[in-house]
Amino acid sequence: MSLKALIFDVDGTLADTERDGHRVAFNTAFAAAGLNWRWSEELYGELLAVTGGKERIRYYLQRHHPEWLEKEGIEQTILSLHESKTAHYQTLVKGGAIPLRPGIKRLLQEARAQSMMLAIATTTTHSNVAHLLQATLGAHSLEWFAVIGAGDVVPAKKPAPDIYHYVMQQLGLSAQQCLAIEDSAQGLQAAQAAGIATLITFNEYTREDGFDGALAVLDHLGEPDQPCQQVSGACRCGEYVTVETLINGLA
Ligand code: XBP
Ligand code: MG
Repeated sequence: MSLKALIFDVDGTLADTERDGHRVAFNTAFAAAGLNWRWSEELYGELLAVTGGKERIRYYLQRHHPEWLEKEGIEQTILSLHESKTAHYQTLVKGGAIPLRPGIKRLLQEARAQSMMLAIATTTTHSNVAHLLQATLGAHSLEWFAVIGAGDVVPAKKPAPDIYHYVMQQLGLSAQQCLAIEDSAQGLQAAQAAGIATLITFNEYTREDGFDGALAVLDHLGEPDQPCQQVSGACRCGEYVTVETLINGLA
C-alpha cells in the first residue's frame, strides 16, 4: 500500500526543545512559585523517561520529594506549575530560542509539494506545538498539517500507541499508509505498537535509546550541505532524507 502521510513527533524531532526549552521553562516556573526545585541537564535526562509535563513533575516528586505527594491540593499545584511552565516555554519559543532541526523544513516542504499528507503526534501541549510551528515556519504553517494530535487529547501518552491511533483515525488512513518520524524509544514504541513504520533521528538525550525495528536510525534528516549519519536500519537514507527515500524504504 502506498505512503500517504508523514506523522512527525515534535519534541526532539522537529526541534531540540527539551534541554533549552521545556527544562528551562520548568525551572522558571518552580522559581516563580518560590520552590527550590532545579532540574539540571543530567537530572532532566532521567526525568524524560516519563512523557508529558504534568506526569514528569509527578514522577520527579515520587523520586525526590515523595512527601509532597501527600499534601492536600497537590494535583492542583501540579496543574498550576504546569500552566506557568507552558507560558514560560511559549515565551522562549516566541523569542526564537528553538530552531528546527536540520532537514525538517526541507522535508516538510517537499512532502507538501508532492501532496503527501502531514500530521503531528506528540505528548506535548497543543498550544506549544502551535507556537513552535508559527515561530519557525510562519503564521500559516499550522494549516500544513491535516491533523495535530497533542497532549491530553488521549488519556495514555507515549509509549502507549493511543496518539498514533487517534491521528490515523482523524486522517482516515491505515498504519501501512503512514510513516512516523520520532527521536526517542518511547516514541518508537508508540508508533510501532500502532503498526507504523518509523524513522528515528536521535539527539543528545536519546542517542543511547533502544531503536530495534526502526526503518533507519540517523543523527538528523540531513541537508545537501549537512549530510546525516546513518547508524542502523535497512532503509538506505544517503546524505539526506527525501520523500523518495521514505517511499523506497517502505517498499
Ligand atoms: C515530549 C514530552 C513532553 C514535553 C513537555 O513530547 O515528553 O512531555 O517534554 O510537554 P514528544 P508538556 O516527544 O511526544 O513531542 O509540558 O506540554 O506536557
Ligand atoms: Mg520526542
